[in-house]
Amino acid sequence: MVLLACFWKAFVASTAVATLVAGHPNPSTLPFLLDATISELSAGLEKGTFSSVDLVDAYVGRILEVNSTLHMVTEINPDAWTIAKQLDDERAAGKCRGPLHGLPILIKNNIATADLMNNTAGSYALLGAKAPRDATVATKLRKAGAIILGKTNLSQWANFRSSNSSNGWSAYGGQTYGAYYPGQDPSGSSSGSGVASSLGLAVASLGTETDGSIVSPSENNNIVGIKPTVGLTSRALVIPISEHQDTVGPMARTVKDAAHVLQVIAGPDAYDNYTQANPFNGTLPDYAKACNLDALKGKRIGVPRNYIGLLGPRDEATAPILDAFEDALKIIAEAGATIVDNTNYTAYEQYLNSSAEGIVLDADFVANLKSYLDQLTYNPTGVGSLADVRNFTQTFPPEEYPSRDTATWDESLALNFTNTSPEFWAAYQEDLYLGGAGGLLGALANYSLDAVVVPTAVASGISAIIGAPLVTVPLGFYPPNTTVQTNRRGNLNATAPNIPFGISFAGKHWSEESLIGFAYAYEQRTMTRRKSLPYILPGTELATVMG
Ligand SMILES: *[C@@H]1O[C@H](CO)[C@@H](O)[C@H](O)[C@H]1NC(C)=O
Ligand SMILES: *[C@@H]1O[C@H](CO)[C@@H](O)[C@H](O)[C@H]1NC(C)=O
Ligand SMILES: *[C@@H]1O[C@H](CO)[C@@H](O)[C@H](O)[C@H]1NC(C)=O
Ligand SMILES: *[C@@H]1O[C@H](CO)[C@@H](O)[C@H](O)[C@H]1NC(C)=O
Ligand SMILES: *[C@@H]1O[C@H](CO)[C@@H](O)[C@H](O)[C@H]1NC(C)=O
Ligand SMILES: *[C@@H]1O[C@H](CO)[C@@H](O)[C@H](O)[C@H]1NC(C)=O
Ligand SMILES: *[C@@H]1O[C@H](CO)[C@@H](O)[C@H](O)[C@H]1NC(C)=O
Ligand SMILES: *[C@@H]1O[C@H](CO)[C@@H](O)[C@H](O)[C@H]1NC(C)=O
Ligand SMILES: *[C@@H]1O[C@H](CO)[C@@H](O)[C@H](O)[C@H]1NC(C)=O
Ligand SMILES: *[C@@H]1O[C@H](CO)[C@@H](O)[C@H](O)[C@H]1NC(C)=O
Ligand SMILES: *[C@@H]1O[C@H](CO)[C@@H](O)[C@H](O)[C@H]1NC(C)=O
Ligand SMILES: CC(=O)N[C@H]1CO[C@H](CO)[C@@H](O)[C@@H]1O
Repeated sequence: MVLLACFWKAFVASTAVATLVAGHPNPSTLPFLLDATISELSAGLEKGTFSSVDLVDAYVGRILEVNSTLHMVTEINPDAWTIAKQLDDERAAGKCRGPLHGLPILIKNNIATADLMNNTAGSYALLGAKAPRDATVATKLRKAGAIILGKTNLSQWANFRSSNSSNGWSAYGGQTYGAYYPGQDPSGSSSGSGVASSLGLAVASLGTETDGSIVSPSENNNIVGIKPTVGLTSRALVIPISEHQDTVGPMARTVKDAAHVLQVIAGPDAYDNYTQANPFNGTLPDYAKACNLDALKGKRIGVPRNYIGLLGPRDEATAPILDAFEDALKIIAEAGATIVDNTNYTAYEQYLNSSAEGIVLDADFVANLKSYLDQLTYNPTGVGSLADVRNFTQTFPPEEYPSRDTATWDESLALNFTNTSPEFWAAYQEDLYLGGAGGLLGALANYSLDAVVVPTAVASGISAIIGAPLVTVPLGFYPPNTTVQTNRRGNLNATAPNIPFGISFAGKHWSEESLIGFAYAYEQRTMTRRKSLPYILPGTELATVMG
């Protein structure tokens, strides 16, 4: 019975996928890994067309083809094959745990696993350190039958160290590059997760976001990212920046795949008491079922024009995004939504001036990092505080100090109060106003909106400071005549032909179910991901490893 139920779900879903890609039918019975979906892979496993061991072989083969160029994966799980075999055996015995059973997933190298893999945030200060157990999100993935295939590279410390580093660089993993242009800035900080999901190096990946770290690398790597409400997913044993803003979420090639992964990692956790605020009383929404073509029908979608101004004036770097965004508004309207224009954020000018977010992150990091380090069961460098980590970083040459400075930590350590002080409380309350009544929540209420929509390049900030959710979907690509421009450090191509960008739906806390529906309805009408290809593509497919 269990087996039949799983097969039925996979079969129905894969039929839907076949209609999606009409016009590009895949003549092979084996899914192409660049775009393979959870339902296609799960159907193939269920029919016995290939095994989970084959999938691990194929994905590792793909990783090894591109790792010397892109550096997107820091470690491959040496246990992946054993785990895959166990899950194959379980399936053969008639047990299917659900949509992720036997599917390889990569996780960001700040999510701990109590196995042979390291959890370092890209720093040598944590190499060899041991966590007491898996991070809760990793435990949940394993219970759902996912195979944790490896760890992805990231902007070191989730981009909370330096004022002069580069997206996707870590001392431990080197420089990650995006796959859509040589030397592409992969964005960050979940850089490797973005590149890996985009190139089909796993079925999906996990990232973490404090302010932009899921949605930004999702947009620049042509994938879907869900940044959940703070507290929907547990942060236990995830190397932190800020308990008030950190969240773990899926990065995948389709909205539905991201929804399936979110389903598995969401929910209350005794190790992270923010998850107790979840209003679902034991039964989470069915996020994959929220993927409904009619989801935008009758909805009111706001456009906060003043906030979109964050993108900057119209120029070569912004024009393609602004034009694609206007086209997207038409598609959202055609899908049945009412576009409500100029739903501006009333405290926008004050938001631009505010230093409250910096204070919250600085103070949280000092306390939250110490809590993480205190939990380690083995800690070879002995770092026990941010001061220790800074000293280690400044004296260990592979950390590339001083060229990559520690300015962010210097600021954190210079604070003369903690995240339980009145000064902190004032800053946090300011954030709750700027993003709340004066920002996103005010606009949602004043204009009776179901969500707002913005270019992903500006999406993260206002939602970050209140812990509210976002979903980003591919929107377009820079055109062929784009002039190549580098990042600030000068080591990455930040604007260049073919680099992807996205559009984000933003809503109130716990509104993931609606946002996923809106993103799906938009995605299915555009299928933008399929409109361009990376410049570098691994050639290993299931057929390669199956002989
Ligand atoms: C690619 O991955 C393999 C296997 O982990 C490793 O031996 C090799 O050094 C990696 N290459 C680079 C350049 O990272
Ligand atoms: C973790 O780091 C240790 C110490 O450098 C290394 O020996 C080990 O191979 C790493 N684990 C994996 C899975 O790469
Ligand atoms: C950035 O693009 C330029 C122009 O195509 C190219 O010459 C350069 O090598 C690229 N940078 C990197 C780091 O690959
Ligand atoms: C939440 O948990 C943290 C650490 O686990 C603890 O320090 C804090 O006091 C808890 N807060 C509440 C409201 O229970
Ligand atoms: C929450 O769930 C419990 C158990 O299912 C039920 O008894 C209770 O009425 C629910 N509470 C609310 C507010 O829905
Ligand atoms: C909203 O902001 C835009 C851009 O700053 C501005 O042009 C427009 O007049 C504003 N509309 C309202 C109703 O405030
Ligand atoms: C923003 O800061 C500037 C300079 O400190 C100040 O003149 C201005 O009044 C501020 N604006 C708001 C809206 O707070
Ligand atoms: C700083 O780190 C170095 C090694 O990286 C160590 O020898 C030294 O004792 C540390 N200093 C302090 C004050 O912790
Ligand atoms: C940032 O690092 C680069 C590369 O090492 C260096 O050329 C540049 O001077 C640094 N910038 C600052 C502001 O320190
Ligand atoms: C922290 O420093 C500020 C100014 O730098 C000062 O006004 C404040 O009194 C100090 N607070 C404490 C608790 O030392
Ligand atoms: C690129 O081509 C488009 C369409 O022909 C044109 O509108 C745009 O101005 C061009 N951009 C540059 C930088 O030449
Ligand atoms: C799997 C993989 O690519 N590992 C590499 C990660 O980056 C470091 C540093 O560049 C390499 O030494 C690893 O081989």
